[in-house]
Amino acid sequence: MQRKSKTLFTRRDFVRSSGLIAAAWAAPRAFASAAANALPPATLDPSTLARFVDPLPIPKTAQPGGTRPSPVDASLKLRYYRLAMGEFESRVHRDLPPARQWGFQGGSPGPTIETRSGEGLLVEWANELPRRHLFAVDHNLHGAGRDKPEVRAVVHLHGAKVPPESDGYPENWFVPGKSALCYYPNRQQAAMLWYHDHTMGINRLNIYAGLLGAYILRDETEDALGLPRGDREIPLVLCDREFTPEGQLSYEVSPDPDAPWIPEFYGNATLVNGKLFPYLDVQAGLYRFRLLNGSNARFFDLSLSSGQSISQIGTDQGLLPAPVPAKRILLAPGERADLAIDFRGHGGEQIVLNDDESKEVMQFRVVRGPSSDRLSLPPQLRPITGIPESAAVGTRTLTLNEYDDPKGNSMLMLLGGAYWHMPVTENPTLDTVEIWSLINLTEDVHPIHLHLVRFQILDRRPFDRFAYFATGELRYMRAPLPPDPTEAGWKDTVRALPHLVTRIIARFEGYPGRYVWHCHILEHEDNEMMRPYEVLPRSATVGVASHATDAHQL
Ligand SMILES: [Cu+2]
Repeated sequence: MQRKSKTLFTRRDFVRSSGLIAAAWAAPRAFASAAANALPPATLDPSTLARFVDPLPIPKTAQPGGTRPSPVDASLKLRYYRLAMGEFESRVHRDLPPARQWGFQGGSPGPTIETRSGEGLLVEWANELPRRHLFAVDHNLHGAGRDKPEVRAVVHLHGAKVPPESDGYPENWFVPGKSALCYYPNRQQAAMLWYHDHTMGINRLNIYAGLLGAYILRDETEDALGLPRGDREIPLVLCDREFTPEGQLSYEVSPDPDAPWIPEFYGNATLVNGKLFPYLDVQAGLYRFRLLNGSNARFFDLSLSSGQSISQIGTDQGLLPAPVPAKRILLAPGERADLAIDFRGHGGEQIVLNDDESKEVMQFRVVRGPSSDRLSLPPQLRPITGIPESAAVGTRTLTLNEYDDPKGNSMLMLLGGAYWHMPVTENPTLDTVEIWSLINLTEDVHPIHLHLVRFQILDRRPFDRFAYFATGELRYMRAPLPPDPTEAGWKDTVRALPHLVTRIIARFEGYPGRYVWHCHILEHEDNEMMRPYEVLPRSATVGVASHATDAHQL
């Protein structure tokens, strides 16, 4: 047992170590959040556990239960899956008793849904959860009032271009005994998406309980590259967790039992595909790892103990133009990284995947002997054409705000200064291009995710925050910084760094209707850092971007 430690990697360390304008926020607010005042729960110290005694589990591939007519063309039959959310018990470590969790089909991560670009499918998400939550619901949060059932669920497929009625709108939750049928057209490029709960006001608790899984889309362009497949392609779903000394999941609460919400959850244990400190036996060859950060708030900074380079070959929305060699892989909540690791020349070695340089996450055991592996990474992957800024019909200027109580505790976060319930202000027209300029007025990195669309990061630029507060004028301090090469592909989640304006550009293609955009720190998302947005049909062009400033103003 140990008292709660906050010594692990925080988002602020992440900013400092990411090398991006290191001195720009020289006076960080003391992070005396409510979390720091919270009652220290009895917590398992993972350093007391044996390392690398459990093999890495590989989530099963979801199996369809027949076919059903397509909702858009009844003559077309689509694969139909039924995935049930329920409670189950599973050991996260050999030496711990089974932990009560929530998952899909009795697992967390749930089964991996595998499909191909253009091959639509149907999933019936069935809520078979118990009627009491595993964790304390904060009824003060919007949408989680005492008038709402304690256990509710709705599933969103993160990164998918889907009609609005299948997007898992946070208010479209359903209770145990009910289900929702969602249609995923999959008209998009190969990428690893992920499905997870998105319920208004309790999303952080539902995902933390285990309601998430991977969704892998493939296409011919990817096939032609000859990347590692089968047992050489491994999903790694990383989740920041904390356990009681009895091996049960624990989620920290504030000292106020009537308001248990905390501004961010940081645990001390990293689950990889549901296990603590797993190991994976590998050949001395080339592997592909599909990483997902499914944590509530933890940012990962991953590296290999062998010091070898990792090739990042893809990001949230698919392949990069070319492999990017990197010693460190940075991953915010919600982000994915497609990695290639070459174990040739490492026969007989035990290589540890570390977070934050020395925090052990998992181990690769490379078999002895030479490899007959002839696989190699192609020098070019998938060409990406930049969306020119001139294609944008306008720029939306959107602030990221945090509000503290008199003691300096973060109490509320807003996008564009607006609450969830306020009228829609972001209303792009279908098939138009817009630039969204995210002005981060906080001390935190916020991973901002837009539903429906993929986007490109244009740049990040330091600005004078004091001048902005005083006059509302954006006064830039330095030249814009281009995205890191590992981010220079299609994204759906962008790290909006503190005291910077982060600009993204997107074509709002797909479907008209109501979607959301939000911070992917789940505690922020649950406390108002989420807004609805509406894609207007092409005919409804009146008032488009009425909220936007001219594209050339910035
Ligand atoms: Cu946030």
